[in-house]
Amino acid sequence: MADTKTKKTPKAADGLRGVPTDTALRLLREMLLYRRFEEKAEEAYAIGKIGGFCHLHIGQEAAAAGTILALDEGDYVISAYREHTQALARGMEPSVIMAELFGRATGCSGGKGGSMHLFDVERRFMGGHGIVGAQVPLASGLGWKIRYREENDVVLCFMGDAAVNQGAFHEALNMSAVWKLPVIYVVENNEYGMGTAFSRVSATEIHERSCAYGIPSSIVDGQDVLATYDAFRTLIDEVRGGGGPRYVDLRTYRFKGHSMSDPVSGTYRSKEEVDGKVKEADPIRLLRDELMEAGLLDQESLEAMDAEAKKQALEAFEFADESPLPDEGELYTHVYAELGHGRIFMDGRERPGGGA
Ligand SMILES: Cc1ncc(C[n+]2csc(CCOP(=O)(O)OP(=O)(O)O)c2C)c(N)n1
Repeated sequence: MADTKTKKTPKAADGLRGVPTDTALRLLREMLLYRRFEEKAEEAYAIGKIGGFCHLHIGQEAAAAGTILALDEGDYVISAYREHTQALARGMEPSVIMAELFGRATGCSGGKGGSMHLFDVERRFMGGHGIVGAQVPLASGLGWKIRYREENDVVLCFMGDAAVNQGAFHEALNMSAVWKLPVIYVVENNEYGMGTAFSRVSATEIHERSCAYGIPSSIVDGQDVLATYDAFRTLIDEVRGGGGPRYVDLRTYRFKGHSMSDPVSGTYRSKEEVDGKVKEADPIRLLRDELMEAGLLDQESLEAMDAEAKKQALEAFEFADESPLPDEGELYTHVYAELGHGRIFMDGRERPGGGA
């Protein structure tokens, strides 16, 4: 840590590296909530309250906070299965997310989606997708709808690094470039798939993957939430202004195993490597230290923020635990699209006669 005594203490109004102080503090508050929420989910999984798959985003919080806070309300977010914190960042209630993880009727997907399938259409959070790369063409589809209806929104599409070796990724980026779609494709580059280093299975680097389609690419330090926020504000403005798609290699690191049943380290990465990253590249600690060194945060306020995050996580746990399971009759609902609901044209007009 730098010597705080020799540093000029900026006034609160100056902010940090161009980010206003209240925004920087909000980013810290957000990331603390994500961390405490996921620690609570981890605890719930260990005692059997959550079953099935559950992928934690711990270590990658800045990649959710710094990107999504730069969006407008009408913009879309779509993601893979490591999406709890992105849903929180989009403003979804911790309790409905936790209830979904618990498989309860009060969850955002009625308890039938679980950890990998969080949705909130009103907040334009379009999931939660379990098939690696599946959300990438869907993001292009959302972008196409925005162009077709002449709207002004932007789509933020998150994926893991393994997704860039999927065929769907390449088809979707090609079409997006041809049609100049308002989509930002964000690769959360945590260096590993489930248990394989990206470098072992990839002929070229992540940041090079969009150049074949002429989509501008940038590398952003995803552990530095202020740098991430700053970069995405610019990218979102460019895309909203009609600049066409963008692609980001967002450098990050996952501190936990791939999912709850996987070891944190072992055959594919060493314990030393993980310990080193936890010590040097924790996005929450990095921002906390920077705010404190600048005299913009004191220990008491930090503790109050953290206590509030823990309280929200505990309340989410209690809400989920007290919620009922879905009714048996729900087994057959939402399995297939319901027929006869009235089809609409892509521009939103009702198709005459309705029907399927
Ligand atoms: C098409 C497909 N193949 C394989 C799997 C199994 N699988 C689930 S997660 C995963 C690794 C994905 O890693 P990455 O995209 O880097 O995301 P991260 O887990 O690091 O967030 C694999 C291979 C899958 N879900 N879908």
